[in-house]
Amino acid sequence: MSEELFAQMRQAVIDGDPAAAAALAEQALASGVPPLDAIDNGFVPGLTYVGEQFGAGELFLPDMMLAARAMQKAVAVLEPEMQRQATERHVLGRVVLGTVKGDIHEIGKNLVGMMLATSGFEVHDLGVDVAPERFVEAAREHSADVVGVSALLTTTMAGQRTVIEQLEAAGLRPKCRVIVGGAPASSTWATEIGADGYSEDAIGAVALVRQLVGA
Ligand code: B1M
Repeated sequence: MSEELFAQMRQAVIDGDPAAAAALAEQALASGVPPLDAIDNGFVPGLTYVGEQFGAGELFLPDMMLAARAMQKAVAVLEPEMQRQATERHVLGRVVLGTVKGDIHEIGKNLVGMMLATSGFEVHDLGVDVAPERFVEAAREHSADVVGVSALLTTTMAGQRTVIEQLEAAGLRPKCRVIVGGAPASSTWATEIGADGYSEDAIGAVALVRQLVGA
């Protein structure tokens, strides 16, 4: 049953059909499929496929935009249930999160933010195309324990290093840990730029942030 539903979810994203994606998300909730399973096993594979086809020149930017829109519609349906299922209520730590300057990919970053928030962290999401100075300002303003920097493009990932350099220059580095993520990042990259950690997905990001703040 779930496998069939997951296949339909994948197809709805490939078709760039927000109405179908939202209806399938509703169906998943009604059948008791955990929201994160629906995202990871249903909708994300659709987006991965579209990304591969785009990379191979078989699909084009509008296809990617439509697929992203369908995915976002599904996540919007699933998000309230993810929040409802959150068990911990006290604040485990403060996280400032954003996608680097020049990069507008937000779906993965939003999932990381959502998972952290539902796990008990206070999340300040700065959005996409965030200048390094803005990360620094927000880290100071919110006394961040952790700054999370997402990048999806090989051409923008250097921005993760810039954020770390600017946090250092502002004297905030001793107080706040930095984690990086997004498709082109890796633990080797994290080490190279002096980040405190890397996670390949949203669940891993929660475990990493917990570990870094000792929660
Ligand atoms: Co773009 N895009 N895109 N895109 N896009 C990729 C990333 C690409 C790999 C596609 C491809 O060519 N195969 C490619 C990058 C190639 C490269 O750099 N090596 C690419 C390109 C080239 C581009 C443009 C340059 C295309 C163009 O204009 N010619 C352009 C750039 C725009 C810009 O940012 N300046 C562009 C635009 C777009 C859209 C706007 C159409 C859309 C984004 C819409 C949106 O976000 N609102 C889009 C999409 C949807 C994709 C793909 C298909 C899917 C990305 C996604 O949302 N994945 C992507 C191909 C792919 O990844 N397969 C592609 C689902 C999401 C759940 O996964 O984001 O990886 P992900 O997040 C994961 C983990 O990475 C991790 O956890 C998340 C959840 O598990 N994670 C973190 C992410 N951030 C983290 C932070 C953390 C920890 C973990 O801590 C801080």
